[in-house]
Amino acid sequence: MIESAIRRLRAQGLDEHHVEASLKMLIKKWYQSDEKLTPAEIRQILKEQLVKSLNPNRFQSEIIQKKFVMLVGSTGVGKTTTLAKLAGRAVLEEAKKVAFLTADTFRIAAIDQLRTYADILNVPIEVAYSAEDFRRQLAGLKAYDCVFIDTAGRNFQDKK
Ligand SMILES: Nc1nc2c(ncn2[C@@H]2O[C@H](COP(=O)(O)OP(=O)(O)OP(=O)(O)O)[C@@H](O)[C@H]2O)c(=O)[nH]1
Ligand SMILES: [Mg+2]
Repeated sequence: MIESAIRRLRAQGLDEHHVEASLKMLIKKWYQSDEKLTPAEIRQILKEQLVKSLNPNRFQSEIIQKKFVMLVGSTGVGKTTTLAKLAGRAVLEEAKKVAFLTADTFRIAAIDQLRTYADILNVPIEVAYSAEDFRRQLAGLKAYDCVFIDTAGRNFQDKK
């Protein structure tokens, strides 16, 4: 049973380091329970182990001490929302002069999404449709304390 649970974690692509930690925990619990564990118990142990290994990355105020903050990552992971939170904090808690720049002209309504946050915070937003736009706008936003840059999400299976 433990073997098949571990096989499953590997098949799901879990990092070997986490697989080993899970295996160790399962073996420990296996002996503690007199070598009896139901599949539901195994699942519960694995779940607890995985949650424990997740290391939440709290918003660090150092992030908003940088002049340019650009988020990249897979589609839908929360880049735009996170930028809005960081920008909100920079404006409301640190009274910084903030601007948005977005290079996400790919997804429908992506610009409107960020524009809504920009309107709420009453800060400017620039939209870059080309690399040339992007360079020019970055230079134009030099006077701001903090420029939050949004990008289009990419499929995580796309190696390029
Ligand atoms: N529960 C939860 N949901 C979140 C969080 N951040 C973003 N979301 C939600 O996740 C969805 C996607 O968030 P976005 O910020 O648009 O993600 P994105 O990475 O900009 O997406 P793309 O621009 O399409 O690549 C939205 O429905 C958000 O409300 C978070 O911290 N917790
Ligand atoms: Mg986005």
